[in-house]
Amino acid sequence: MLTLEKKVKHLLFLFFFILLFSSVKAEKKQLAIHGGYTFETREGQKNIAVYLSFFNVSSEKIKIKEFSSEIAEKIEPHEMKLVNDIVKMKAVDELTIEPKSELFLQPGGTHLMLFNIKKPLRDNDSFELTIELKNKKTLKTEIMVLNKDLRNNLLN
Ligand SMILES: [Cu+2]
Repeated sequence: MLTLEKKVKHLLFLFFFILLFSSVKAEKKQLAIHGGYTFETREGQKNIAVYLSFFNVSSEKIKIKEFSSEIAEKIEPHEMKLVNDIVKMKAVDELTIEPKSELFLQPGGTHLMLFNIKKPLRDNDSFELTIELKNKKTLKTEIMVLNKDLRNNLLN
């Protein structure tokens, strides 16, 4: 049996350990990426749009240099622009996430375009997306494939 004094010492040690660990972790993690999704592909569909959210918890701008995935030949960030009353997609050179800000990629707005995907995507599939930042750091996130009926609800 531990005496009360020993228990307190143990708890204090644990407390400082957690404190140290969490501050190291917070320092490292400047960009959080959540909720990546796309929709099931239609017959013969080769290009897909992917949506996800970025949370920049640092006080610096974060620029993304490149996106890649094993399932696609090429990935481009796209934004929607109104040209002569028609909404058109336009490639963006690089995505920037402002300090202490979020960037949401969502239907009808900025998205990632994945070209020449290597296999049809079905409901409940998932795949990995690699995000290379300008500062050379690399992050990975999982993209969920959602039922295509959900898209109809979302866009109509
Ligand atoms: Cu696009």
